[in-house]
Parts: sequence; structure tokens; C-alpha cells
Amino acid sequence: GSGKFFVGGNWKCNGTIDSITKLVSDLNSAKFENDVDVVVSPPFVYLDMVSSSLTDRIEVSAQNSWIGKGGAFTGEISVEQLKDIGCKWVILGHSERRHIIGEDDQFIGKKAAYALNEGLGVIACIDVVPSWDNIVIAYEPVWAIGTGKVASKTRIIYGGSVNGSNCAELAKQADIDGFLVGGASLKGPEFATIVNSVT
Ligand code: G2H
Repeated sequence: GSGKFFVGGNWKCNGTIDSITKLVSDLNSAKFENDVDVVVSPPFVYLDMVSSSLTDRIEVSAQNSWIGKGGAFTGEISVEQLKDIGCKWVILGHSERRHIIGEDDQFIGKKAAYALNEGLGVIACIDVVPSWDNIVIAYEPVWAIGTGKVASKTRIIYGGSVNGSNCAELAKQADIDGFLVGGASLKGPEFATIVNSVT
């Protein structure tokens, strides 16, 4: 791995005030290993509530953000608004947004650039690669090409049916720096098990 273990809980479009209050209380009383970045991503309408009731040990993430500054964009949420309520991260390019909502690489790329420029962390999702066995990632930031300046460290996390039973085996793999967890992140104790699978 190339950095601190990272575990994100993607709550997707799930939860009510009641269920999320319970989940936050379970997360607040869970014991997490020190060596892991822990992030949860509630639906927009609960983001502020979660951000203000959750322990500082866990950071919050949005599940989407607008491509630029806010304004006349009905139904959208700006990066500035996310930062205003204490949100530190945003998930961009999740397969559900690509396949169900129809977002494409260019649109997602614009969102990522804007969010990063404004200081949000981006959990960038790639979904069409059938197998990673024959891939090396060539990260070539424009500012580093031919300028003599160099970058950087990138964490690669795995998402897709991670749960309390398979996390230990997955976490052992040298090229997995963490997880993006969907369904299993809706249960506090199981999510804690996954966070603590750090090796
Ligand atoms: C993939 C993943 C997390 P799940 O969508 O984003 O969800 O763990 O439910 O497969």
C-alpha cells in the first residue's frame, strides 16, 4: 500500500432520522484502530446532522457535488456549501451515478478538479475495468510534466460487497489501501470490524 489505510462508508440513499441517529451513536461508541482514516457518507439531507453529532474521529463525505460555484442550478449542492457544514470529502464518479444518472468522465473530471481546488478530499470511483491485473496507473499531473517537480502518493481502495466476513482477507492484499463499503456500512459494529481489519 501507499498510504494510511482508508475506510469509507457509503450510505447511499438509505436511512431515516431514527436509523441514522442509532448508527451515529453506534459509531461514536465503537473502538477504531488508530492507523486508519475513517469517513462516512450520508445522504445530503442528513449530512449536517451527522457532521455535528458524530465524533471528530470520523470525517464526513458527500455522495456528490456540483461542478463549480453555486447559483442557479436547481437541485444541486455546491462544494462551498459542503465545506460550510464541515464536510471534508466527496465521493465522485460512483458507478450508480455513472450508470443510473448518466454522468460521464468529463463531467466527473470537472467535479473532481473543482472539489480538489476548493480543498475537499475526493473519493474518485472507477467502475468499468474488468480486472486490475494488467493495469498500472500512470498518474501524470500536468504541473509535474517536464517541470522537474514530482508527485505524490495515491491510495487505491476496493469497493464492492466488502463486509465483516471478507474484509480481513482483502485487507491482506498488498495493493489494497482500504475500502469503500456500501451495505455493510449501515451497521455500526460491522463497519467497525471492517475499519479494524487494517493490517
Ligand atoms: C459499491 C459498494 C460501495 P456495496 O457500490 O460503494 O457498495 O458494499 O453495498 O457493494
